Amino acid sequence: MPDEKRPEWINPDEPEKFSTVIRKGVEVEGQTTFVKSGTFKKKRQDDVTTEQIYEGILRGERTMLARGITLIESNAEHHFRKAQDLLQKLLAKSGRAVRIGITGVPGAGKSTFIEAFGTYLCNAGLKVAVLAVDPSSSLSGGSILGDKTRMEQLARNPRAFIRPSPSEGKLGGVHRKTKETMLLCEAYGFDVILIETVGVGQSEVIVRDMVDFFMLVVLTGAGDELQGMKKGIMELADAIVVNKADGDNLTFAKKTRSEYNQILHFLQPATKGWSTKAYTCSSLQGVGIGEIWEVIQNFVSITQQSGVFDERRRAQTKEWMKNMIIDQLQTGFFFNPAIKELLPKIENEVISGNKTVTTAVDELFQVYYKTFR
Ligand SMILES: Nc1nc2c(ncn2[C@@H]2O[C@H](COP(=O)(O)OP(=O)(O)O)[C@@H](O)[C@H]2O)c(=O)[nH]1
Ligand SMILES: [Mg+2]
Repeated sequence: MPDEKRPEWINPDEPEKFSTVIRKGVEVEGQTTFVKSGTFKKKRQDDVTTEQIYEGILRGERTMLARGITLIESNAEHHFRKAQDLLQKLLAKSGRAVRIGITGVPGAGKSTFIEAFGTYLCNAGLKVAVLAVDPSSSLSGGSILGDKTRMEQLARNPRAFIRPSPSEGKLGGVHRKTKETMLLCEAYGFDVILIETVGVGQSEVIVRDMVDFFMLVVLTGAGDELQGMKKGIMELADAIVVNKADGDNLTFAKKTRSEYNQILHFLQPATKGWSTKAYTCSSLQGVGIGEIWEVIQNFVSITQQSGVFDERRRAQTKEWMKNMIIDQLQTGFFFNPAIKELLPKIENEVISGNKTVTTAVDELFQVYYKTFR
């Protein structure tokens, strides 16, 4: 029969061992199918409405929180709209958590601190969300994976929630995604949000702009580090925590703390009406963790009374909006088809010395504005 054939995975040397043949299917006119189309369709993100996610988050359902965050992190245009719709609904419910940023060089012990501190807060009856801003994650595929093993205990705690750093996408990027995820977590009912970031490049400035309290985790014996450390980072911090104050390191840690305190004395404080101080702790042994929570609570009460707390949040919202406008302008400009076509030509003219930069930019904008008319 010409419409019959052996499948290609049959061993040609021993074809008799297989009785299978492939036969062409036939269509019978008027025959109806037994399975209604769509029955086996995979349930996707899109099958859940924003309303369902909204209600789920307010009811405290973890799966719905995760779905909401997935929406926010998605780079698809239609998810972007849905995510904004969700945020709009939840906005009034957000804002009640204490937002804490934690920075420091790799290996300082940020993740270990969060494990100890987060567990301490959970034991005190609070609910804790841990987010991360990791500038290297879009390249390395997420170094927080290694961190999650450092936060094993916290990751298993039903009062805690750990979300790795989102990878960078076209629409807005890590900054927006982390900020919006934070708002979602607040609406869900977390009391404390901890944001870990590696102290490299711009990420600590970005995180400072998202949080109420900003903490720098440092190592002992940092005499040299102190010299080399950018004064700028210290001026962003509301507390400097000398970690690993245990074992042989303890005396050294205390010495380091007073060295930092001396320097802090001459620096501009990060928050009006608050003096930044250095503390010691051992994240591994859980020593000094409670004291840091007391410091933060004290900070919140002082700044709330003076109005600095709300003032900062308002300023952060304004700054966030400004950044998003800049973001959109940039994307809108560079992805504009007319600009994309024209830019390389004009660049060449500038490079070859046939056009001044100012004239070139002016020409580009003329073309850009014309595309709106
Ligand atoms: N002795 C001691 N080691 C610590 C302490 N905190 C963290 N470590 C160790 O320092 C290393 C780096 O910690 P990790 O939390 O991953 O640092 P991160 O890169 O800042 O997040 C790990 O091997 C930890 O076990 C501490 O309080 N005492
Ligand atoms: Mg870490």
